[in-house]
Order: sequence, then structure tokens, then C-alpha cells
Amino acid sequence: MNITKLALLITAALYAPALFAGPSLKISSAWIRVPPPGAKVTALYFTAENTGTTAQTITKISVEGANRTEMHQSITDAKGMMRMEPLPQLKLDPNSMLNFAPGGNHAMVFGALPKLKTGAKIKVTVHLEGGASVQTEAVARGSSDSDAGQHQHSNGGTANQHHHE
Ligand SMILES: [Cu+2]
Repeated sequence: MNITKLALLITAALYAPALFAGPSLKISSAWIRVPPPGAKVTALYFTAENTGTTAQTITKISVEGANRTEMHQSITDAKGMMRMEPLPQLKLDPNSMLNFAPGGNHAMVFGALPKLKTGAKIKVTVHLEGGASVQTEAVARGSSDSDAGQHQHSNGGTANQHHHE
């Protein structure tokens, strides 16, 4: 191999990823909980996967129609009490995955989102350190998907009646 070919190969190797790769962060399975009537806050959950070779840091999450969001983690303190702590940012190591799920990490969504109905899709933007962002859609799910005892169904259908012991 002559030196020109080698130089070309090295150049290609150096620049190809920068040219073709967007952020290596994948956001999937996003869903937002339909807040009970009058509630001014709800939670957003999703799976974040860093498929790249460099760490990715989530700095902010924007939700269409919401005033603002905060990333939270649920922790159990020394007294055995569950509470939430804000996460100013969240770092994902290369080839790592993070699940935002009830009982763990979540994005707290502030602002009532009064028109949010089960099945609706809303735009979510995950902002990364360095200025890149990843967009996804979150599906609105009712509280019947959880262990919450409060239900509110807009269609009034009898099939949606639940009883909690
Ligand atoms: Cu929270």
C-alpha cells in the first residue's frame, strides 16, 4: 500500500463518523402519564440508549405543551422513605442503556397539559451536552396502566371500569 492510499484511508476513518453520525443517543418507548384532572404535574418515561463510543449527557428535556421539565430519580433514603431528587443532567456511558420508568428515573413535566388524552402523541426533545438533540414522540397513557387508584375515562365506556382492593 502506498502512502497516499494509506493517508486516504486514515482520512476516511477520521471523518466518516463525524459526517454521518448524528447523536449516538437513541430514545425509545417514550410515554407520558395522563395527569388526573386539575393536576399541574405529570411524569414522562422512556428508554435512552447510547450506541456510540463516547459518553452522551442529557441536559434537558422539552415536552410539547408543557411549561418545563425536570429529570428526577427516585431514591430510598436511610430511613426507608422514598423521595425524588433532581438530576441536573444525566450521563450515559458508551454502549449503555438507561430506563426511565415508574419508581425510578423519570422526567417530571410541569404545566397541566389539560388536553392530554390517552393515545395522544406529543413531541419530546431530548437535549444533549454540546448542543445536539434527539426527538421522539411520547404516547399518552392513562393511570389505569399503573397501580394508581384514580381513574378518569373520557369515553364513559363500561369496559374501562376498574376496582382496586
Ligand atoms: Cu419527580
